[in-house]
Order: sequence, then structure tokens, then C-alpha cells
Amino acid sequence: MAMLTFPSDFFWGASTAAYQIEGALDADGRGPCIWDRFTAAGRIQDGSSAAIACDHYHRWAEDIALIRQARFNAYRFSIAWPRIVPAGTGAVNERGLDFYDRLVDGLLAAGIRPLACLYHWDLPQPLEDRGGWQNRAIVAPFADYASIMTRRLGDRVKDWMMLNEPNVVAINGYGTGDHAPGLTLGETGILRALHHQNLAQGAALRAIAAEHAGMRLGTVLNLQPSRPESDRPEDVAAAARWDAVWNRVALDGVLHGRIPSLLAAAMAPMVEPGDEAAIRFPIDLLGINYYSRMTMKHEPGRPFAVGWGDARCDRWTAMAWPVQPDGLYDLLMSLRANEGNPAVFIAENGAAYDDRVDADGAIHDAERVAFLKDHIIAVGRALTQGCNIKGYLCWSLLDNFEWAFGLSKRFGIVRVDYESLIRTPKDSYRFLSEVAAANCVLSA
Ligand code: IFM
Repeated sequence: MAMLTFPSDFFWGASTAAYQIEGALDADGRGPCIWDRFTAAGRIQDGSSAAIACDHYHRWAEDIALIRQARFNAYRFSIAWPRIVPAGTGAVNERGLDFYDRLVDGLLAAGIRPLACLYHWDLPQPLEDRGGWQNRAIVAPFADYASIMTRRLGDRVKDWMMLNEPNVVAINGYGTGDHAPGLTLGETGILRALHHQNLAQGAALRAIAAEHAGMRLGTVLNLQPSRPESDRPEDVAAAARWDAVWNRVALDGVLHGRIPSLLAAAMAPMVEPGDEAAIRFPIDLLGINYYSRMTMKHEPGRPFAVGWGDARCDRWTAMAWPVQPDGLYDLLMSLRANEGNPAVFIAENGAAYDDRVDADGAIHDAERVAFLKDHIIAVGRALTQGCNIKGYLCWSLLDNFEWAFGLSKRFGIVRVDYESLIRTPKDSYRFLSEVAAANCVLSA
């Protein structure tokens, strides 16, 4: 047994996203977003919606108490763009801003560092009606929204993340169509959505930096190492191409202002002179979402001719994702070796399981405890190797609306009963709370 101790300024906590927990979709002047439309079109697998979700919009104080009682010192939340600029451009909704004022004041009063994320997938529908992330004209509205938020909360919120998982927005929203807005535009649509997010992010970062000093600015990417299923040259090529799409467009964009060479030809029609400089920005903090590795194989007929391979793993989550904590270690080490060891934090890491509620109401989610522990150990090992890791936030504080899966997949360390809205901390909540309080973990 060895004890892995974390740096004294390491932060611990949980992440959430507005659309997945807030509910109150019609409250206080909020405008429609693409996920409202997608849900109304019957695209959610279990037929549920986020209309109430965890009702966090009304129960935020109770949720802050849960974070405080867990002895977490950090919390990442996202801001719902349609609450702030309901039409996507133009009038600002004061009552939307008031909600995030209350939330931030509550977090600070509880001694919790707020990390705000500007875009976690709830695009105002009027912007989608004008092409959404396919339309380069989205850059200015996003930068304006970033300025509105940082002017309002910047005296209290010092950590600002621009985007969450731009690759999923592009691939699932505009490629496979299983996320809002549900479009199937193939490779070109995927790459265009990625490039326009990069541009919007660059413009937002510059707008904030021009007005505020002393903020930690960053973004959140789900970097997942991509491996070939076999040594066959076509699988090796497929994994490399997927790495370029999934990881490198976003990572190389912000860190280096570079379009991956493998995609240069495909992206040439959408890249204008000056774009490479515009997407690069010296961020202070890179959020990493990690769930598993990706095993890829050549599959003609798919976008990029890449399909899923066989992961060969003996542990799986309820999302059918393999449990591979060593992939997180490898990823952190590769950022150290190849990217100049940037300051990073784990912005999401967690697992859905089919939790069982015992007769006494307890949820002994041993698999989730093991998942979190193994990944925290991977983070600790990477720290001992000199990786520049600042914090660990699990996904997620609460069971919530898991996008196209609706309410059927539970990622929370706190169970939410969607009838009564009662919150019940699971064993994983207690585990993470102990790790946070001790600032160390026992590694087998
Ligand atoms: O729920 C999502 C989150 O919104 C983005 N990252 C992955 C999570 C689990 O699928």
C-alpha cells in the first residue's frame, strides 16, 4: 500500500452542466435552445426531457450545501446561453443573469471556487436557425455573450472555461445526428462545426482578456487516446485520422493555432487567412474530460472511414464504455512530454452505472467508487512524474439528463429521485469527500 498525496493547492470537486440539471426551461425569460427542439422532436431514447431534470434552478442552495458537505473546494457549472441572450443576439435577460449571481454568491459564501463554463451544448435556437455552428457568423454572438458574462460575474468568478467538448458538439450534433441539432452533414459538417467553435473560442478569449486582468482563462476538451484495433495499416491510419478529428483539431487549434496536417485538405475550404492566429490563445488552464480510450478501425462508409473497434476490456460502465484508468495516465504524460506540460485539471471523470437503491435507501455504488479511485490514482501517479495537474472534478455531482439517453443513465455521486427530487448521497460521494478532505488516496 502506498499513499499518494496531492499538492496543497490541489482542488477537488464536481462538474455539472446547465441543461442537464437546471430544469425551469420556461422560467424568467429563458429562450429556446436546440435541445428543447431536439427533445420535442422525440429524439430522447427514454422519452424523458430536461423540463425539470434536477430542478437545480430552484434547488441550487441545497446543491451548494451538498458540495460544501462533501468538503469540495471547487465546482464547475455551465451558464445557459439562452437564459442570458434568449434570441442568441440582442437583448440581455437580467433575470437570467440574476440566477447566476445567486449561484456564484452562494458558492463563494460556502468557500467553493466557482469555475464557469460558457458553452455546454445549449445553443439558443435562433442561432441554430441561422446555421448554428455551421455558420461562421456565430463567432461574434459568442464573443459578445462571453463579455456579458465576465462583466457581470468577473468580480467574483476568476476561472472561465469557454467550451465543453467541441468535438462532441461537432460529431454528434452535425455528423451522426444523435445530439441536437440532429444534423447528418458528414465530414465537412463536422469539421466546419469544429473550426467555427475554435474561432468563437478565440474571439471570446480575446474579448475577455481585453477587459479583465487576473483571470484564469481556458477551455474544456475531452481528450481520449485513440488506438488502432489491430496492426493492419488501414486500422493504424483510421486511428490516426480519428485522433486528428477527436483530439487534435481542438487541442492543436488553441495551443498552437494549427490545423492537423491529416485534415489540412479537408479543412482548406473553411479556413480563411488569419484563422490560425485567431484560434490560438495562451490559455492558463486546460480542462480535460476523460472517460476511456478509443479503439478504432477502418470502416468504409463512415465519416472519416473510421468505426469503433473491439476494446478488449473486462470492465465496462453502463454506457458500454471500457474502464481504462491507465489511458488517463498516458494522456497526462503525453501532454507533459509533447505539449510543454500545460496547467491542466480534470474537468470531468466518472461513470454511469445501474445503481440499486437498498431497502434502507442507501446506494452502495461500489463500481463507481472503484472507477473514481482508479482514475484518481492515475492522476496521482502522473503528478509524481511531474505532470502539471491542478485539480480533479468528477462527473457528476448529481444524476442528471444524459442528453439523448435522457434520465436513464446515472452519473451522479448523489442520486436524484426524479419524482420527489430528493437527493441521496451515494457511497461514491462519501469516498470522494474523504479523498478531498485528506488530499490523498491510498493506492494498492
Ligand atoms: O454528460 C456528459 C457531459 O455533458 C459531457 N461529457 C460527458 C458526460 C457523460 O456522457
